[in-house]
Amino acid sequence: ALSHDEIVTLAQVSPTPLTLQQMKTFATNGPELRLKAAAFLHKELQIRFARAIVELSELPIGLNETKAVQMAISNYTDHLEKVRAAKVPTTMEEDAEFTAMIRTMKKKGSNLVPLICGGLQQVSHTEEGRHALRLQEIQDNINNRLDTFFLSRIGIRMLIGQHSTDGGRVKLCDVQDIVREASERASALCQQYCGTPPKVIVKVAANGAAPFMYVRSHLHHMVFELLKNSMQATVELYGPKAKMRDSCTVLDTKPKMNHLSPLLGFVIPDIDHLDGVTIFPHRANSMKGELPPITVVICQGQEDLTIKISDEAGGVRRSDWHRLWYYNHTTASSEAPQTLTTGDFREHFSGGGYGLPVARLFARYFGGEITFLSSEGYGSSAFIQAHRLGKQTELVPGHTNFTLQPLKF
Ligand code: W6P
Repeated sequence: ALSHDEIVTLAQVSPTPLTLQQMKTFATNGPELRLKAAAFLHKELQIRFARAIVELSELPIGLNETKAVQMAISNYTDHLEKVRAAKVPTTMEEDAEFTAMIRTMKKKGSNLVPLICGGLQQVSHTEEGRHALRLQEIQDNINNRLDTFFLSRIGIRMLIGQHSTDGGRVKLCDVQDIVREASERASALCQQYCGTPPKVIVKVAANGAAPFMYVRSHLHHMVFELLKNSMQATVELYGPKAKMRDSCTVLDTKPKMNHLSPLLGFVIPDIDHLDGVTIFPHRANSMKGELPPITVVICQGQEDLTIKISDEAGGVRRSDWHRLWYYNHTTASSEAPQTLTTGDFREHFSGGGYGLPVARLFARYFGGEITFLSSEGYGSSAFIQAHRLGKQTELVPGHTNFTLQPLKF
């Protein structure tokens, strides 16, 4: 078995980021290239597993000591040692064996995000943890470290996924179809856990309909997370039965502004004194008892695909925006899963609170971004921006050009 020092040494080797295009061609162009890809992975995965272990072992305020993080560490250590012990594939049969092995590893690690966020939850419930997390410096430090680790994880899973699906994860995506599917899934969950969902209106610019090379599941995850948040905020503002109140007056349908939002955990200020002024243009909608819709715009320019998702759920005050990106921002009580494979379906709605930050990592992984903006007192907009063309390399922690800051041009 490897000592911790040996793992640290291995983690200091710089990883090799790939471009979307390289990932596409690597595993799809015949046995020769496939064996090259396998040899690359054999080396690269060891480096990336080692980094993941080091990143987890260095988590502060005792998070590294939690059962959850210890389980994650032993998971990666096991995987590192298995890859190390395997020989570099030289035939297609050996490649098949190697591929089956790493595919199993990907499956085993599929519940790691809720597991680790459960560990964070656990720490935040201790006296010291609660105290430490009240300091913004510590909260931000933990958040940056988790961003880094989860980004490493996305890269590892992407590499394994590419190799074990014959390069099938990177493909031309029908963005409109992704938005439709994400919208249906978010609406169904909203119906189940929150109340009647608002309608989703999708506007596709002519250029937005062009096929877009990306990882479908990544794009889907981003749209789905943002739609869920907009839907939840809308239903919370108007009440779960808004659609059914059809004989109500303006007063009855006035948004309930003075309540504690379980999503954000703060009290929205009472703006009753502004009554009489038309603050909400969509009040006309609510008079008919309808929820204000969520609007999605899909467009493409030379550089980016943009998906803008807007709601009229009252907005979020600017000083609270940063909290949306914390892995522990939710106030919803969620039981931490105790194993790598269990997890409550319900967590996928109000979320363990990690949906948004993870969605942003998916965008950043290939050089994109998710930006949240709000018109306080009216509603919010989020922008998903994803690079076109696929020339962008992965963002991999440990590589010299790694930064968590948005790309500067
Ligand atoms: C809100 C809060 C939020 C978070 C993320 C995306 C959209 C929205 N809308 O009110």
